[in-house]
Amino acid sequence: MFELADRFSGALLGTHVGDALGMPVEGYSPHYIRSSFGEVREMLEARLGAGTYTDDTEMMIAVAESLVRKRGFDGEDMAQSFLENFDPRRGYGAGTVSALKLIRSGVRWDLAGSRVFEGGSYGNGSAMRIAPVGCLYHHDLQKLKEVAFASSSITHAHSHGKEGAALQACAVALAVRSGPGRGLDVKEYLAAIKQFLDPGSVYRAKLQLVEELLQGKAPFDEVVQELGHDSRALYSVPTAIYSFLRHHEDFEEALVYAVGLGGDTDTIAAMAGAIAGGYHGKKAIPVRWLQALERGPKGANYIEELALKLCRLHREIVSP
Ligand code: RVK
Ligand code: MG
Ligand code: MG
Repeated sequence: MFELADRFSGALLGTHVGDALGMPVEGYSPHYIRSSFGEVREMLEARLGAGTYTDDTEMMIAVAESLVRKRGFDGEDMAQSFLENFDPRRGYGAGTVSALKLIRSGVRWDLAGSRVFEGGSYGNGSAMRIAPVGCLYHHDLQKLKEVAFASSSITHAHSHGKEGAALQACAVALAVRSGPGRGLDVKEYLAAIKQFLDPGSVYRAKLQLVEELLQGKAPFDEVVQELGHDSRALYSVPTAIYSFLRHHEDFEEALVYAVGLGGDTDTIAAMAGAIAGGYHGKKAIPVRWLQALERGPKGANYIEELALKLCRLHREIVSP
């Protein structure tokens, strides 16, 4: 498979792999996970079966479908795509459910998100689904930011939600651009992310912490204490970036590490999986994990087809 297509597949399948690996231990502390399961290195049994995905992947699929269908961002279409794919058994966040209900009842796609919570949601729900945007616009970070903000605002209109989605998209984009061939310069990668963030962004301080924590190979507790591991974007997107950077040589280790941090494990591992998958490509995802993924109509094969379509679209955008 061509290198770029393999990375797009890696980012989208990486979302599914991380989501499925993390979901069975969602909400547990790092200590409880270690004492009850040891390291989570295999797809554990889950409510919908081992290897199944949750809202993270379902919404990522919806984003990719809409981008491919409309050859770029179309807010109305993406909102409809969320509604068409919505399956409550996948376990959605409360704010996202409220925003989608408003849209279903006729509220415009660009108004519903700001009617959720006070000033919109700052949950990680718009960052967890953003991998297709990170892939499609990896060559143009300004466009990437614009589309990440707009796609986030459908359900997550708070600035922390929108910035978190843009940051995660940027992390995926830089990973797709880098690739393991040349080796990753962590300092350069973090500098590029900081340059991408708006000057007043609250994420700047978190990225500084990521850099500091990487130097000392901090223990689990310290990482959780400093970066967080819950479902707010500010307390999970930097955690996912840290998980990738701490184990950037190895896709499997990055995801096992992300799950081991506990808390919002499906989402932090889904985001780490998108970045690590974009960097290493599908070829680096352990075969036993790929074989355990969903095989239904919107399972792993379908996700890979979407990645290939997205890659074709990317090439057409770059050289019309
Ligand atoms: C079930 C106060 C706010 C807030 C605001 C808090 C799935 C709330 C996925 C809220 C992910 C939570 C996760 C998540 C994705 C957000 N004021 N509190 N303005 N904005 N919160 O509900 O799609 O697992 O506690 O918008 O972002 O696997 O419940 O959902 O882990 O953040 O849900 O934000 O969640 P939501 P989401
Ligand atoms: Mg989930
Ligand atoms: Mg989650």
